[in-house]
Amino acid sequence: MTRDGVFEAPGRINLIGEHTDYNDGFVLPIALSHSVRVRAHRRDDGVLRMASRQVGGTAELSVADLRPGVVTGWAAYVAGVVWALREAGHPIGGFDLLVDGTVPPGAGLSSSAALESATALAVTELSGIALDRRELARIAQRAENEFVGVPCGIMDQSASLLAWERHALLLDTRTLAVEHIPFDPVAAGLALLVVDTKAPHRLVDGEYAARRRDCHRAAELLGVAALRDLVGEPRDLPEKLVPRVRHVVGENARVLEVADLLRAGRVHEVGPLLTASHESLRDDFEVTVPELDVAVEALLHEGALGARMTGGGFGGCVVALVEESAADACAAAVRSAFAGHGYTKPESWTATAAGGARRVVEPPG
Ligand code: GAF
Repeated sequence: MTRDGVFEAPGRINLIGEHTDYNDGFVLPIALSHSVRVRAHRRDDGVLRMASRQVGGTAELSVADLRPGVVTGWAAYVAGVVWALREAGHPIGGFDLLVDGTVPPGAGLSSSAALESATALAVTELSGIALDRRELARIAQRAENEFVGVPCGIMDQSASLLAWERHALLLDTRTLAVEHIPFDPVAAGLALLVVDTKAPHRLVDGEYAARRRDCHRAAELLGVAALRDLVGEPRDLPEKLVPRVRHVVGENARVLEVADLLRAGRVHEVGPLLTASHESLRDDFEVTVPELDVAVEALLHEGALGARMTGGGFGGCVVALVEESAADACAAAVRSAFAGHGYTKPESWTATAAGGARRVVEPPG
């Protein structure tokens, strides 16, 4: 069994389906060409040594000593995966792991899920343990929930591990059933413009957990296993929970509508559904911040077919579907709107759907 290897896992952009994954609902992300790389070497002494090229610094401890709380910062995402694998009964021993990557941290593009996914693939493959990628996604999510302490759903890890190039990933987060739907806006004369608003995004802040609690409480009061199961209008709910439920029910329906349009090759028509998703996240789920709303407004004003925040919200990125010829003007419109508001200069680029986590074959020598 080989001891050494380089593994790579992508960040993601979610096309639509926000705050649905912890309600057993549907999501439709794509993987990005930005990725995290883990250079791994299996050791025989049970020591886990982690280093990061991006952040600098190393952390070292025995795998036998792994437990939540003993490692913090970026290394917790790595150590957490080894811990979660061992908790699930997989005999992972010591490793040297050197982390590097191009997913900007803190931009809401799932740099943490990419790090977890690359680590999971590296340490299992080099230990000769063959696990289904859905299982790897569950393990990576457990690492983040229980070891790092972030109560995320399973969308980001699934996108990083299961996505295909030039396809969007329709994921049923209840069953983890997936469908890869062709998604190639460039072939349709369109571009998927991503705007990093630079408004810092932090899932560890209490708001994400608060939304999760709202949803679970609403499901409990409505007598359903999860909001995914709700049919029709909610009744007899505390007033504050009604818009939360409306968002989740509407968002699940929008994901399925976008999936239908993509299957039918009608990518030009998904714009209004993206914009409706943003409005719902802004008004009903209340997870946007002014930078996200200003970016979406500027993009739509400049003629984008649709635009929305992507990811958990409270900062991070906006994604817009635009005519390819209008991409530069749309990006410029956001820059100018941000300058007018005195916000930090945003960064924009066009994204294509990349493939999921993989072993990197390096040229010899
Ligand atoms: C974050 C979480 F990590 C995901 O699980 C998901 O809930 C998303 O926010 C909102 O859709 O990215």
